[in-house]
Amino acid sequence: MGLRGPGEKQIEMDRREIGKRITYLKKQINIVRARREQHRQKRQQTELQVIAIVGYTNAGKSTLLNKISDANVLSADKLFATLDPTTRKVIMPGGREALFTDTVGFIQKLPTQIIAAFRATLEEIIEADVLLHVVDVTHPQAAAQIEAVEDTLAELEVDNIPRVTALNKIDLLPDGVDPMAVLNIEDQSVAVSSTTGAGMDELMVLIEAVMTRYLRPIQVQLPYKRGDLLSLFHERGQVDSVQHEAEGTVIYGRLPQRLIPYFEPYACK
Ligand SMILES: Nc1nc2c(ncn2[C@@H]2O[C@H](COP(=O)(O)OP(=O)(O)OP(=O)(O)O)[C@@H](O)[C@H]2O)c(=O)[nH]1
Ligand SMILES: [Mg+2]
Repeated sequence: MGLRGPGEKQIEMDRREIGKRITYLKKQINIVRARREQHRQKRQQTELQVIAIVGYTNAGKSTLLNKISDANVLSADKLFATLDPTTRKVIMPGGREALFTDTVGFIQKLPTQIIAAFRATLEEIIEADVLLHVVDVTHPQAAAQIEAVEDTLAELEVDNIPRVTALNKIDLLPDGVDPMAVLNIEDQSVAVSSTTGAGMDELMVLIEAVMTRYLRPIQVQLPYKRGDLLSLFHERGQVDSVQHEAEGTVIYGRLPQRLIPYFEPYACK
């Protein structure tokens, strides 16, 4: 006693605050887990392609999702504002529908007690068809943040999922600064502002192009009674040719991998 300086008292208070925050986050994560499982079950019924929005915390993931949907996703200038990975249906420029999922923000060093729980919420990412990596280009540590995200994605073993990068917050860049030149990014990228909406159209076109590129070619002959599958092909896939034969409709086109099982029984050999 008596030896402690005011600085030490501050550290103790900070420690208590952090402890409280961890307890709070843990509780929230359990709630989120249950809700997420429900979301996922619902989504599996629709079989839409899923784009998971990933990135460092505070990069603007939730703000971007709000901009491209009419969702009211919580966005705040606060670390880990998002714990509940909200999913929204979005109509792409070509008319196809897709699901965008907001995820928890990554950080460099998660407290070890939380890593396991965060892993669980990251299952969303593993199941995605496309990853949209949102980067805050104006952050002085942007390069290190990109690296932290890359490391986390590598740990999740999702390197095979096609990726698009959104270089966000360009409205804050001084005139004449090229965001593409600031950072060394290997993925296909688009400079955007989630607040002004700049670059959003271009981003959506790129995402749709990537979605289409990863469709699987298939030729099927659908009996006329399977009008449901015919509509599904038009809504979710890319129809390249249609021919009406006596036994049914012959379609040549491309479909998302997850829809293939529905059409396989009618595939032309
Ligand atoms: N100026 C500017 N601010 C932005 C932009 N996008 C997001 N922001 C702000 O950045 C802050 C963080 O945005 P969020 O959307 O909550 O970030 P997040 O990536 O969802 O963060 P976590 O959920 O914590 O991982 C908010 O204050 C946003 O208003 C942008 O394009 N321009
Ligand atoms: Mg968020």
